[in-house]
Amino acid sequence: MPFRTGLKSFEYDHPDHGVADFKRAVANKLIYAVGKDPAAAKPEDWLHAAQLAVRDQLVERWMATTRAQYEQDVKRVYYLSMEFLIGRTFTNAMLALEQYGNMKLALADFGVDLEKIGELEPDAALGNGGLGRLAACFLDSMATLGVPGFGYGIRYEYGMFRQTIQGGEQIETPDYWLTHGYPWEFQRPEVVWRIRFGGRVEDRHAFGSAKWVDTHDVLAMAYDSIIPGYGTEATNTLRLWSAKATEEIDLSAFNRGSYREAVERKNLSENVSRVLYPDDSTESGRELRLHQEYFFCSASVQDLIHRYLRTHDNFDKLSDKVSIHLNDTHPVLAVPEMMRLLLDEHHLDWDTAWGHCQKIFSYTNHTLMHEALETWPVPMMSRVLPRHLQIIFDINAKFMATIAQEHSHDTELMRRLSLIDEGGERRVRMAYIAVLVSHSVNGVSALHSDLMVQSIFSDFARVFPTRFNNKTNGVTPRRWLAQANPPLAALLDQRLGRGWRRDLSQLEALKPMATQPAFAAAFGRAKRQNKQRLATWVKDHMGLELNVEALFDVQVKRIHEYKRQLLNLLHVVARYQRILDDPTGDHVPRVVIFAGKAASAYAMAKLVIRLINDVATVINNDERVAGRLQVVFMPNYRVSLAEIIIPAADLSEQISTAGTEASGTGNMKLALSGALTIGTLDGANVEMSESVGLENIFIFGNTTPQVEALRAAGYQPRTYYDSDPVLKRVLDAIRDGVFSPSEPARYQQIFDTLVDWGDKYLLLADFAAYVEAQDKVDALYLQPEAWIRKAILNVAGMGPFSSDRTIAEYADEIWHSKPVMLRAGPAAT
Ligand code: 26V
Repeated sequence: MPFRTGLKSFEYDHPDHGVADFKRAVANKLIYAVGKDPAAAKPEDWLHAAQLAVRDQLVERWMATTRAQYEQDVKRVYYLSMEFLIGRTFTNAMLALEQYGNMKLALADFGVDLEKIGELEPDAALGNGGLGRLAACFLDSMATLGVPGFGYGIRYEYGMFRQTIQGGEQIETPDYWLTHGYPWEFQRPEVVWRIRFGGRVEDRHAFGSAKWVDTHDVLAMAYDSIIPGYGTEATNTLRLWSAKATEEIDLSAFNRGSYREAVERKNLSENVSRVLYPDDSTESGRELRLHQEYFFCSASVQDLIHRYLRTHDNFDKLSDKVSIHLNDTHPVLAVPEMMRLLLDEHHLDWDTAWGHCQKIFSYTNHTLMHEALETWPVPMMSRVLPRHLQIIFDINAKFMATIAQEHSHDTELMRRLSLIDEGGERRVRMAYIAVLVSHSVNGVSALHSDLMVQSIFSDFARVFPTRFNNKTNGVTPRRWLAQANPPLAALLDQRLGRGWRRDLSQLEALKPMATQPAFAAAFGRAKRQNKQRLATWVKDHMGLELNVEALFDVQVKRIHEYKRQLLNLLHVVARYQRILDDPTGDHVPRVVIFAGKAASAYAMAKLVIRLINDVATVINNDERVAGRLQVVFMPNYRVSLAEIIIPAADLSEQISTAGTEASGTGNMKLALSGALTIGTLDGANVEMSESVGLENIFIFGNTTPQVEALRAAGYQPRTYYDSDPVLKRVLDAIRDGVFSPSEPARYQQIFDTLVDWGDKYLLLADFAAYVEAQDKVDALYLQPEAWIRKAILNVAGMGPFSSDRTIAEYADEIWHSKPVMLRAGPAAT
């Protein structure tokens, strides 16, 4: 049994929390764990020692929670995700323990500055963007609410690439983030699962068991990290899998006398967890990615079945004790893997096994972009996962038979619903497997969930009308307010108390304060401090002096055509030309800040980065606009940089073409820090505008139905170019090399894409409305009191956008999971 009670005499030091306790703990760690003489310790060593001291404080809670989950035989929620974009953990963990202040004092006594050493911690960047960061916010909320949640993913050795800018262009360098080790993880060399690839299938019984033989195997080894909840003893586990070669592979090569080959094969099999796919929303049919997906699905499903069987001797209660959530389609192979294990290893019959799966799985869709919908070529699947392909064919055969029966053999409908796309090269449609197996399929904002059932899943929605629902995204107030924005957090603590950290709806109490001059002034001072902090960062790292009086206009997110960074830039150029036309006019000063990475193979997104940098060079060096317009592209956008940029923003750019951004979460983080949004009615902007009030947000542009109508009527971008002289002048300047004098034709392609090649994301159709909205932004900024009042009302309206609210909905309506009870009562209280 995993938890023995016969160890009454087992004694250890319980870590205590006072300043003196921390001093002692850090000193002990420095000497005995890091092995450094304090006289010789470098800042990195102090960080390491302090991290270990903090980790000790989490371990007891972790064990208590794990033990309580086990003893109460709770239903566990397994959150399967290819990406967890965690960022830094040190400060976050101290805040969760409410020990930040004590640690600061303890380190200060050693002459060590807590904030300075905190900056040395590398981000755990095991994700691309929104989807990965959402998974990290969800882990935080599950722990805080006491939901017995387990994250399962991959321990990539190389996370999201580092971005540098050279000559205005994005250069990618590898992110080897484990150089100094990762102090938050526990390696579990005893938790290993065999993951099989290739081979062939024998003794196959249709809709029954089979033998999968002659496979090439890799081992998956577990690494656990502790996910602390805030204001609760509850903690959860993030279990990431790392690939290890099987001994057999090494030995057989050794025995044949080929040392080099043995090492090579070992490396090849360990490549599975080597690197995160640095692609966002682009389909990439690379075989290694299929290996990665199966690798972590198989390890996770084997692991969770094993955990279930420790306390149950049959599968009758599986769906009472296990929920598996699929974060997009990347973990969909968990479905045929669960079927394979139940059929081939545990000898259940097909209907029982499939019945379990239908009760266990649920799925979130995160994008409607066609190119991001995963499909795998049938020949590749048959090579890499022959048994799983058979199972998928069997699932499909049963499904098609039901559809044929219930829809009078409507072959057109069957073709559309089939798990296999038969048009051209046959491909497996991963999203369809997810929809078919799941008892719940959700989108991530009200608009996105509506569009999802009207577009990509319309046929499924007719067949399974009750399966589809919405769960609007949220963000964790611990990281995005308490940690990232200390001045505002302190002000809220003073006026509202500290409860907003666990109950963000308390922000509503700010509404009446929006008109109190003293509060408004304090709110303004907090924003100013954050702007100053950002300006110092930019000065230190980029050598650029920002005007902190200016309006800080911020667009930070992955670079993608649908997100329309280029529309923002068209406005910047228009504004530049306007100032040049009227040099003595009253122009509201602005600093326009961009940050974000482009997928390495996405040429257009990279060209946009280059144009932003070229425009920045010209504008920032033009004396005529000095102090009134600055453009900054901050390199290497990541969680820790977001924590500096977001609190400093006055204006949040959320300007995707209506109907393209599934939700957005940066929009929520920025508004939560008191930025006003300029945005389209897209994704969660719609619900945000309802929550903060339309009078407190700058909504502009074509709506989703209008976008559809424009396209249906044969959208002609050139007509906008021909009829709008402001727009024409901007586009001509870009085309003619005003921002690339050494290579005037550099941006011809951007001009062509917008004017002559269809402007897929309708930038030109929204340009005039966007500039008009920007003029309203200026006008409001000239009235600082009115601006601050609206900013406060934005913060006040962000209560619904806590990931705690989102996770409470998932737990109630999808997972039907209950919080674990700890010594002090239910974890959630
Ligand atoms: C696709 C692929 C394709 C293969 C290579 C790696 C890779 C990685 C990610 C993706 C899909 C990305 C989908 C995504 O991030 N969607 C975003 O999800 C956010 C959380 O729900 C949401 O706020 C954003 O609007 C949505 O774009």
